[in-house]
Formats: sequence, C-alpha cells, structure tokens
Amino acid sequence: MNADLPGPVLSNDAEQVTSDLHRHFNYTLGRFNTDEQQGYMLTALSLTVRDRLMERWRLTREAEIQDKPKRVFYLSLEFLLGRSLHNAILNLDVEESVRQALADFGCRLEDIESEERDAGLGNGGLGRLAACFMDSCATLNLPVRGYGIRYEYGMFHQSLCEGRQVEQPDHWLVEGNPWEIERLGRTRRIKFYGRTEFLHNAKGKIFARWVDTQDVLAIPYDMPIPGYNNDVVNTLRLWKAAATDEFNLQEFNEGDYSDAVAQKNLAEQITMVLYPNDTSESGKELRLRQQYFLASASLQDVISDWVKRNGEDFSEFANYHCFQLNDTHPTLAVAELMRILVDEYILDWDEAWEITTKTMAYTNHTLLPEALEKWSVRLVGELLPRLLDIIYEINARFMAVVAHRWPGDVDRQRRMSIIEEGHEPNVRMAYLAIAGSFSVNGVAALHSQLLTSGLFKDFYELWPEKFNNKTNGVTPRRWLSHCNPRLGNLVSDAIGDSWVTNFSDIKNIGEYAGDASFREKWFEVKQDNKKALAQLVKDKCNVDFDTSFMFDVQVKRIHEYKRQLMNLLHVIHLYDRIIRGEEDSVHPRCVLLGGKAAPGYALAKLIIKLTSNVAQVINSDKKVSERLKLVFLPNYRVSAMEVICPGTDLSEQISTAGKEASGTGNMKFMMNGALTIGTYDGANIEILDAVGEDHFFLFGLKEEEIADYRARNDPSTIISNDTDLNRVMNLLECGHFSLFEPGIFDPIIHSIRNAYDPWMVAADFRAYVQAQNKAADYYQNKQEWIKSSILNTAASGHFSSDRTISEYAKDIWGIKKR
Ligand code: 26Q
Repeated sequence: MNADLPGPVLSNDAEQVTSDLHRHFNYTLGRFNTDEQQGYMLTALSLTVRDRLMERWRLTREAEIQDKPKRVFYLSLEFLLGRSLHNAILNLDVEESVRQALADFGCRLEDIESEERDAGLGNGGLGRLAACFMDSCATLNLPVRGYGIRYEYGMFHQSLCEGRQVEQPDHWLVEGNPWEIERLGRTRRIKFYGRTEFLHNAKGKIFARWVDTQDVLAIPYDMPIPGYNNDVVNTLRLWKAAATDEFNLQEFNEGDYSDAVAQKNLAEQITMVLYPNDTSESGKELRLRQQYFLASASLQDVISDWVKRNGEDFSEFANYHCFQLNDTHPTLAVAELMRILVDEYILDWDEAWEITTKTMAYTNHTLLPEALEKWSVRLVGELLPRLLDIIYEINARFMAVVAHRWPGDVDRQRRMSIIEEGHEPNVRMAYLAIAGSFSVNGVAALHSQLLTSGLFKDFYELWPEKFNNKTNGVTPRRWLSHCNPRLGNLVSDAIGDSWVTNFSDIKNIGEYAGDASFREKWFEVKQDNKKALAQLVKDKCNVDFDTSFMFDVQVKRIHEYKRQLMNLLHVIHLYDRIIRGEEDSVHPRCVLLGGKAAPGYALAKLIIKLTSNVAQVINSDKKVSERLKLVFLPNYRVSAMEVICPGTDLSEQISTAGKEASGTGNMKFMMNGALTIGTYDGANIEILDAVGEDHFFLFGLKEEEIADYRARNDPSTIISNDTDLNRVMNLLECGHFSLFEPGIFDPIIHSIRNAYDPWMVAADFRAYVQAQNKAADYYQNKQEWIKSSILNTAASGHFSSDRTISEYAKDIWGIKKR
C-alpha cells in the first residue's frame, strides 16, 4: 500500500470501542434498554466494527487508484458468505476490546454473534469457494473485486415435517444488512428484448444498434472484504434490479396504474431469488435474465471506469483486466464485452475479439455432462437479440478455425459448434466460455485431467495451452482460526501463529504427533468440540450424542452421485448387526447427515425421508441406541459447518469416482483433524497423497475401473451374493422403515437394483463396509487415532485457498500483491 497515505485512525482500544458501541446503540439506533434488544446489540456492534473497516476500505481504494495495477474481477452468480461479524472482528484483531465493550452491557460475544443471519447467496461448493477466494485475495493484498447478485431471498431454509424436507423462503435482509453500502451513483442500465438495427456511420461503416429495449436498472451494493490483519479491505459488489422511471410511463399515462406497477415488479423480480441447483429448473428465462444482468452490469461498471481514466482507447485494456468466470453461469460476459466494444466503442471485430480472449478466463466445476449449461437459441434470441447475433458471429469464425485445423471433419465441427443443432437448437455455454477465454481450468488434478481427456477433448486438441488445473482450497481463517479457536490456539502455542497467513507452516504440527502430552491436549480439544456439536444435535434434533462415540459425518448437498444412500445402507447394516446379536462387533458411533435437496429433485428428497425414518427406528430402540445413533440435521449451511467440522472424527467423502469435481468440505474436515473415509475422487486423491494411506480410509472402484465395470454391473447378483447387503435390502423391501407408508421407498430400492445405476452403490458397498470396519477398529486405538488426526491437520497445508489464489494470480491473472 502507498506509504504517503495516512493510516487508519479509529483506535481498537477497549475504551474507544466501548464508546462507539454506546453511540451506535443509543444514537444511531435509538435504543436505551439493553434487556430486550439483543438484535439491536448485534447491529450496534456490527456498525462499530464496520467503522473500522470503512477507513481501511477507503485507503485500499485510494491506493489502488494511485498505483493502477492490473485488476481481476471474479464474476459469480453465487457468493456463499455466511456470517460477517466474527470474520471482521478476527481480521481487525479487535476481539478483546469487543468483549470488554459488550461486558459493559452484560452481553457475551458468542450470544450476539449467533444472532447474525447467514448470507446464503449460494447453493454449496461453488458459492462457498467464491467466498473463500475473496478472503484469500484480501489477505494476500491482491487487487481482486467480486461481482455478484444481491438476491432478496438466498438459499431456502430447510425444515423437516414428518421427516420430509420443507422449503421456506430465506428473507435474510428483513432486519437490515449493516455490511452493505448502497452506491446509487454507480447505477447501470441493462437492456432486454427489443431488436437489432443496422446503420451506416459517416465513414460508411456498418454498425449495429440494439433498439426498442425494455431496460432495467442495476444498483450496486458493496460489501467490505477485510484481509487478515493487513489493513486491506477489498470489495464485493452485488447488483440489485430496479425499474427505470420511464418503464411504466406510457401505461401510466393511459391510466393503467396497476399494470404499470406490475411491470415494475417484473423488473425487480430479476434479483428476487437465488436459483437452487436444480435440473428441473433449468432453462428458466428468469435465470437467463439474472445471468445477463450480472454480466452486463459488471462489464459496464469496469469499462466506464476505464473510459473515465483512459478515454476510448482500448489498446491497453487487456493488460489491466482479467475476468474470472465462476462456471458458465456468467459466460454471457464473453458476448457482452464484444457488444460493448464493437457496438458502443466501434472497435473492429478482430480487435475486440483479441481483447476479449485476452481478458476472459473460465473455471469449470462439473464433470456431469447433463450439468453442462445450455440455453435455447429461441429464448436467447427473444431476450437478448443483439447477443444472439454476436454469438452466431463468434461461432461462424470459430467454425472456420475448426475447419482449417481439421479440413473436411464435419463430425468434429458439429461436435464442437457453440450452437447445438437439432429440433430445438441450443447455445452451449461451456463452448462459448472456452472459445472466448485464454484459460480454462478444472478444480482438482483428476477433474482437470478428465476434462481434457473427456468432456472437452476436442477443445484440448485445438488449444492445449489454454487448459490448466487449480486445485481448490478453503480459507484457514474461517475454517480453523475462527471456527476452532481451541485447536488454533493449541497449534499456535506449539508452532507459533505464522500458519494463519502462511498455511504451509501447519506441517510443523506433525512433529507433535509423537508427543503423548500434546496428544492428550489435542484429544481434549476434540472432546470439547464434540460437546458443542452434540449440543447442536440436541437442540435441533432432540437426540443425545455421546461424545465417547465416534462422530461420523456427511454434510453436503443431497445428490445421488455423492451417495448419501450408500452411507445409509451402511448404517442399516450396523443396525442389523446389533439386532441380530452381534452388537459386540459394532463399535459405538453417532452418524450425522445434513444437506439440502433441490426442491424438484424427488429422489434426493426421498433420501432425506429415508434418513429420518431409519433414524427414528434406531434412536428409539434402547438396545441399538446404546451403540448407534443417527440424525438428519436440518438446514445445513455455512454457520452450521462452523460447529460441525471441529467436532467430527470421520469425514465421509464417498462420491462415485470421477463425479465430484473437487469437494471442499473434505478440506475443512481435514484441517480440523478429522480422518477421511473416501473414494479415489476429486481432491480426495490429493488429500490422500498429502497425508498417506495409513491415515485415510480409501475404498472403492477407481474412475478408470468404473467404465469397464459398468458393462458387467449386476446389482441384484451382488446383493444375493452378499449376505449383509441382502439383509439390508430385505429390511428396506419388507417395509421395516416405512411401516405406515408401505412402498414409499420403492424408487430408492429400484435405483440400487438398477443394472444401469450410474452411481454404482451396490458395486462399492462391500469395499465401503470393509473401510468402515477398519475405521471403527482404528478408532478403538485412541493414541493411534489422535496421531492420525494431528497428521491430517499437519498435511492440510496444500488446501488453503491462499495457495489456490496464489496459483491463479501467478499462472492465470498475472497480478502481484499491491
Ligand atoms: C445451473 C442452472 C440453473 C440453476 C442453477 C444452476 C447451478 C447452480 C449452482 C448449477 C450448479 C451449481 C453449483 C455447483 C457446485 O457447487 N459445484 C461444486 O463446486 C465445488 C467448487 O469447485 C466443487 O468442489 C464440487 O465438487 C462441485 O460439485
């Protein structure tokens, strides 16, 4: 940062913090009675902390304007931030003063913090990754800004009614959001519908105008992203949709008042709700409007800044900007940047394309072909006619490149075309992203390799230099320091606290694995964290978890490929062993499942119902529950994970090999000293490499074995040849878990018995049970288990998002620390 600028002035000492807290509580909020006002105390404290961010925020911005570095813009439809208060307190190093100030009011920091609602502006891994990345960019002092959408309703709230998922709207903004600053002055105008008009300019050059549009305003709300103890505050800019004033003028004048207001609502709908990751919802026009709204508002914002400072000369633009596309969701940015450059600043196509393909970079997050985004040409043409023209032009030129490289290979042209031909032609968004970007990356080594050998093979042959890997990571601030202070302090007492910002130093804790007294302290911390998790389970599920049992946890979105069902089959198998009198062979364990099912994903919802029913049977059987407990924890989210991962012994990462792009929950558990039971998939492979096979329970078919095995897969024979699995299936099939609703689990039974089961549940069951038995036996050896637990934390250095972001900065973005 520039040394000429004055530093922050607001003091962090307890006296100043206390006086600020009083001022906000009494004057900003007008509250005088502390008894019934905990919600207001949260706001007052947030404002007190925010004041300290404000000046650092301004200084960061001013330094950037002076230094003019190359900047990166992370475009994402999702930022799953969770809570902000504790993160800010930790990063500002003001916790002690805050505690003292609150004591003045008779309040405890933990109680106030737990009142804050999660900012749930994401579905799961992809959205949380964006949030971890923002944290790392600020901590590494990198000039990176996030651009996203300010959804009025975030990820739905999940509750259970008779064991079934019920979705409720998440109106997270009702009590106000002290972490956002509205910037009306930077409002943008976004075009929709209308048509393209072609005109000649004075020099006889043809140019296009997008006319008769229905415009919507985009209003930015900025959220501060503080770095850790470094006086840096970066920006996350979230856009909210609003109607323009003239939008309804005509109808208004015709006296059609209510229609005019309805039109206004239509505009504001755009940012009303986050779409759940739901295939049954795909192709919805509103989702496409969200995507264009984000792409257009963000690009206009960046370009207007450029023009203000540099005029309309774009020759240097690509040297100062990079746009990272978080999956294909913001990919319309490729066509939108072309539109702005060609239509609004009258650049030649080739010059504009050069700039676009030097600034765009695309990250892929999935290997499931059915999850690749497509939009019907008809819909794009109606909603965004000018963008469709541009996409066609991009494709025509791209097809010429393909034809030149593979003359006469018509099949390849058809395969690679950005426009998928057919009864209903589609725009293939991933292909548009690849053609328009200089970098394409996967999110774990296996995933990146499978992209180049499978999904994007043709493109890899054409442009091998574009493809690279960036293995995901998670921020050690939130996912160790903040969520597990006891473990963090134990580590710092032993090896110092450099690991907080230099996470590879965490390896040094490995030396303590051989120290018996250190192991005892490690064990005590884990026990305390298990108590906290048991309390959460008691509060939310009214089930008692015994902290002497092994805590076995699988929390993530519910999806068949993640195989929560296989986990359940194992739990039913343990239940079966106990009821048939083999209880002595079953080591005590508490199993916790959690996660949201997409509202339209019937089988995922049925898996939740099955979990609830099995839990009911197990937990209410006295003999069984002496050794086995099962719960489905409702409303899994960021703030729940902050309690869950510190208290977990065994982390379930059991996806069908080749299906989970990376996984990031696996990393959070590892950092907090859980051992993993997992398949050879996603980042599990790198976790296994880092910690070694002796401290990881590996099982199951590998990706390269699966293709071969698939043809011979015969679940019914596997079941009849495996006594244990046969008994489990009998329990399911005889209605043992559905006495009052016979047959409800038939779809689940069929999916397991299906010879074409893509997820290979039956095929991996035996190997899974063996790995589970090994884990249970190992847990009996307390000293060995603790050693492995310490070694897992010690080996997690590679999985910090600081490492990931340093790689993005160096290999893709070409940016340096400010
Ligand atoms: C698409 C169309 C319409 C509506 C919603 C969507 C949609 C939304 C979210 C599609 C996908 C997502 C989210 C995907 C996701 O979270 N993927 C995960 O990304 C993580 C971070 O890279 C990986 O670790 C996980 O393996 C991957 O599943």
